[in-house]
Amino acid sequence: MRYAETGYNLEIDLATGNIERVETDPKMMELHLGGLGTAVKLHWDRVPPETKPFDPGNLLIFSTGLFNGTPAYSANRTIVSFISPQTGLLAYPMMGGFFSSELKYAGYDKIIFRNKSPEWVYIWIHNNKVEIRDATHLVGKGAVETQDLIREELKDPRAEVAAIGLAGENRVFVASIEQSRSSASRGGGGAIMGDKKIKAVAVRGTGGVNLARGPEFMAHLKEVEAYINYRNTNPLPGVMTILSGIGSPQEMKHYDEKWHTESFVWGNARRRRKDFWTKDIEESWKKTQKEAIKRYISCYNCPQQCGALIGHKDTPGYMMKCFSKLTYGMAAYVDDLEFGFEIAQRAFEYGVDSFSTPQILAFAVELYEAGILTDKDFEGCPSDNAGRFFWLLDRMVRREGIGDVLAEGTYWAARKIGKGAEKYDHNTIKKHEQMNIKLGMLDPLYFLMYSTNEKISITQIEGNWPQAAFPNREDREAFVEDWPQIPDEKFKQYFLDWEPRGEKSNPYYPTPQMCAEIVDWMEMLHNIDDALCICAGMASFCLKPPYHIHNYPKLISTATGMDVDEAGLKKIVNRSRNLHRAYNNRLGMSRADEKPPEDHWRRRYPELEEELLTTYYTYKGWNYNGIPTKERLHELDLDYVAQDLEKRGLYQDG
Ligand code: MTE
Ligand code: MTE
Ligand code: MTE
Ligand code: MG
Ligand code: W
Repeated sequence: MRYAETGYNLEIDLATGNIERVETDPKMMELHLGGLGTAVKLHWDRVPPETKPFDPGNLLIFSTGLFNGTPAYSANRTIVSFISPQTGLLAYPMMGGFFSSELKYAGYDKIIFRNKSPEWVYIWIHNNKVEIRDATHLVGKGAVETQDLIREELKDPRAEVAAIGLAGENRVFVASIEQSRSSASRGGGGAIMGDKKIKAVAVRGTGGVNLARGPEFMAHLKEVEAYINYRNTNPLPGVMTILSGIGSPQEMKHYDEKWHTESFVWGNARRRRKDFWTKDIEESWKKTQKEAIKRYISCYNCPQQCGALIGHKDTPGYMMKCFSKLTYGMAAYVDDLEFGFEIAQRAFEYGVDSFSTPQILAFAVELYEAGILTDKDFEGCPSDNAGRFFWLLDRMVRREGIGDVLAEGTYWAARKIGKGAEKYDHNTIKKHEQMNIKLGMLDPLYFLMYSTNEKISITQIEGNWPQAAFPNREDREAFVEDWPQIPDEKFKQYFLDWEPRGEKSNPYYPTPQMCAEIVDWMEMLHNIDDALCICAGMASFCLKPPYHIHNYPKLISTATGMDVDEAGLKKIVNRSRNLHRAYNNRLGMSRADEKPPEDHWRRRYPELEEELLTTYYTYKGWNYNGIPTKERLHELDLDYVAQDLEKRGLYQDG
């Protein structure tokens, strides 16, 4: 009997229509847990680095994690992985909602798609009945709309559907995959789905998941539940509201946007607007948001209600959470929150990432204002900021006119447009748009997180360590007093000594060594979450989370029956982490790519940045180029990886 995992993957060859239920090797759980961990292993074994994003051999994998379908709170992520059209590296956007529990109840840990379908199809997985169905009638439909159409067609209101819109169909590099209360947004998974001509994947399952030691697992979960209740009634004092509780950022419940709107330059925008948040704006935004939100919603088995159902005026209903509320408006310099709710609805139907997309639109406007794009490119475009954004978005998802080049994201578009356009692609790292928060001075922790993380976005790595030093020592003492989640007591001292100003402040404190340790800790927790498919809002993403390194081993052991302790768990996720890194190295990533955009911080410290990178690489057991050393790979039972890197000549200059 298999515990926590189902022990089966669904393998679908889209070219031949062959569908197989394949038993997996139990050893894989011991080596990589599940979720992202086992997904990376499959990509390593089966997708050689010569593979281009739109080659038939680029696998598209939907992974559940070890805890989906168990009673563990907030185990609701599905990880989608593939070689990204934006970066040429392995991308892994993820979505919450209800998809992964349905998939597990249907009897599968993963769906692995290979090759391309000759015609548009959607997949219907209903326990052991799996069909590839015609989707020609759905072509051109919205990503949200398609979900309802498929549920109607299947006469199953409980089917969970992940779908793409026009953007995915047209292989727009920033196309997302939309699914009920969630979205697998970053990295262009929608484009890969579209390339394979999969309009949607629908799933419904009625089976169950086995637990090795169920009563013990439930007893540990009771403690997690008690903590969730405690934290929900006792928000952390002294930190900004989005960090004081648990769950992903509570943007739908949060009205006061003074800090978000005034503290940073957003995305491709250039100007920081220090006096943005006036009384009038405050009142009008609050009113708009209150009217737009119909009710709050959660993902599967989660008490947090991070999302909201939006019904804004005449726009059809949709779901929103976190920062999509702000990204378009801030990038367009449109002051009216209504614009945010309106354009997001259209963007979600098209199925595009709301971090990258506003940046691309703002980039196009900048190029036009600089005379690099011309009136001819903008023929028919309205002249107001909001109108331009809608117009450009419509062109981009259809790849019409100037939209065709914009569809490839700012990095590739700049290089295709030429005429100095590269200078306006001022916000990318590893060929990938960031939701960028441009700040005054280099932050050493964020420098490392941005630079070295495989997801190329800080959500995947930041979390348990506070974002800024607390001004008062008493507050710091109070904070560390009640901090059982930390993996090592020394972090308390680091935090106590960290000051907003003076000798022990950014950018030289925390020291590079401390930064390496802190970043490694946060990353480790993200890697555990992503293997179990627990929402980071309950673990790696929040300051004092319900799930952490001290209770995860107990939960994993009682769920799976394999006994892991903290050291064992760290080793497993470190193994997957290094395999992931080696995979991206094999795809061409190295030190030179690990550099945040020039103007990300106004004040930069080139020498310190080099030292940070070198210290972190050394700490991780990576060489000067950021490639795991043979010794480190050996320790992690990854000798086969070292041999492969050697054979490919990756150790030649480092
Ligand atoms: N794009 C779409 N279409 N819908 C969304 O809800 N959320 C944004 C961003 N882009 C969002 C989106 C937020 S807040 C985050 S944190 C990232 O997507 C999450 O990226 P992922 O889905 O790739 O993991
Ligand atoms: N959970 C994991 N494991 N990893 C993540 O990066 N991002 C969080 C949250 N949960 C995240 C995560 C953030 S910032 C957001 S906005 C939501 O997931 C996005 O939810 P969605 O992907 O369900 O739309
Ligand atoms: N970092 C700072 N300093 N302030 C913030 O408000 N928001 C977080 C995270 N990092 C936030 C932050 C949230 S909720 C998201 S969704 C991510 O930034 C989005 O950025 P990413 O694309 O780098 O993940
Ligand atoms: Mg997502
Ligand atoms: W978010």
